[in-house]
Amino acid sequence: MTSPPPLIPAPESIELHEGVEFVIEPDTSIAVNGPESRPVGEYLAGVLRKPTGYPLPLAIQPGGVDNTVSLTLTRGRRGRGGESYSLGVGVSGIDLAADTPEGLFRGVQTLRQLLPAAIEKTSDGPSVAEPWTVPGVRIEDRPRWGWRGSMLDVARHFIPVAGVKRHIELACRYKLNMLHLHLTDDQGWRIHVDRWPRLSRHGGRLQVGGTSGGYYTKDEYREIVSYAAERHMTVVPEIDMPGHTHAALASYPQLNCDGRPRSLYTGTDVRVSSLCIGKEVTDRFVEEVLAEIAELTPGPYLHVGGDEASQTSPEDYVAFIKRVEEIILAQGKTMVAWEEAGRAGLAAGSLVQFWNNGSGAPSGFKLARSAVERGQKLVMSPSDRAYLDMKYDITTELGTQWAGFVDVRRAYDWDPSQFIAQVDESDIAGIEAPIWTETIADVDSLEFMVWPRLAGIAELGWSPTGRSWDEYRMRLAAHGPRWEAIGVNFFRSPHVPWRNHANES
Ligand code: TNX
Repeated sequence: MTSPPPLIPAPESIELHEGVEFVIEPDTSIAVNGPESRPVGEYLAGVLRKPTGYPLPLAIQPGGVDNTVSLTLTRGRRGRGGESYSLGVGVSGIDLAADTPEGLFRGVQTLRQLLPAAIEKTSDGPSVAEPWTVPGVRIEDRPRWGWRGSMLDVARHFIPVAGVKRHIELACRYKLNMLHLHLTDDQGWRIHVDRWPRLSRHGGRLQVGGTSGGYYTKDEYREIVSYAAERHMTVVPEIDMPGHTHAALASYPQLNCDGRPRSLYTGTDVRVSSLCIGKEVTDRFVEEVLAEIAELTPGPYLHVGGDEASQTSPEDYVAFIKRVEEIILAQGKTMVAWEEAGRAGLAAGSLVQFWNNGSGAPSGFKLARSAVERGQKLVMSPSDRAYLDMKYDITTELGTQWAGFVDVRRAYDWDPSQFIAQVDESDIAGIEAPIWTETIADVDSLEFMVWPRLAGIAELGWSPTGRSWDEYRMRLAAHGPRWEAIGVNFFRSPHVPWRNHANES
């Protein structure tokens, strides 16, 4: 018996049709059933044309034609939710159907993983000679949760646009749909704001260690947003307040309570700063900054941080977070904040991001439970499971270990809905893996910490429960050759029986 294809995330259901396969040939074509599904068809053609060297013409025509990969948008008729899809592979063609373009896009990523790893070869040069075989399957699939996120800290070390795009393209292969950008922190302000131009021009100059930093212009930020949107990923911008604001305080002396200038900070301590709560200019600052960020951001969410604000008094903190929530709601957005913000008693629809279950901090659990009681849903990012800046083990040079080591198994082998007492499935909006970049200065280092752990987090957010680490690690092993084909510097964990091109099945 052949084993099921090593898909990550595992689909809700898969039927294998032994002895059946479809082979993409020089004269295969791609069909979409209307203009709305066309962009997904084009994306698929973009994935397939280079490595195969085939023309793969794209046409608007009904599905079911021989030797065709058909993408059919069913506009809600299937009624299984926006991201659901079904994928059938038979000898004469491939049929992918979904209610929305988003569902089609998720299905395209499944199809991509059903092809040989060489499909990932994007380097220029001759196309690859492979039989482009897709096994006969019938897949029905949909996600467990609607929020499956990756967070990049572009503040401690700046990540230029190209690096962010590369990350998006890798993450969307695992059906992640949220890109949380931690845009501001003590060490840098990374997004331009017209009414407060020194934030980026001065506050973005440096980064951890004192090397030169950077920031996104508004056009660059829009470019990230639309690149993500083409991959059905929503950008969630974070402006961290009232702590983690030293870069802003250093850019505008009037934001400090004493009105005095500060120099830029390039160390790695946390809890070093606070906006001056109650000062008129602070309120104007927050309102104007959030208005510009909201205006730039088509997605529904604005993340306002709220973590580790120990330089702010508890009363000031509560008043400040309430005020920020008011501003966000007035802009028609949904507020997301780190768990500490739960202290302020947020509005029912706001989201709380759970993180702090590391080193002797039980309060995170309490805050999460009380948030849920008030009607907020949780984004689950427990630091000892989902923080990708934690070292894998004692040999990992990059990263930190304040929440312990997080090896590939530890990042995978847990259930978000079993994690906090009295918090279950429906209290959870989803899962997210942050990577903080105090020790991570370039894309190679970033990828070493992110992959393969992010694939496991993606599976926890998408797939139904009930699989084991032993089964997962065998599937994961098959993704090594894919990352190799793209040149991803992933961590070759000794606990995973990695395959290479020679023994790829
Ligand atoms: C805690 S998690 C932080 C970050 C640090 C990170 C390092 C959170 C909301 N705040 O400021 O970068 O630990 O792991």
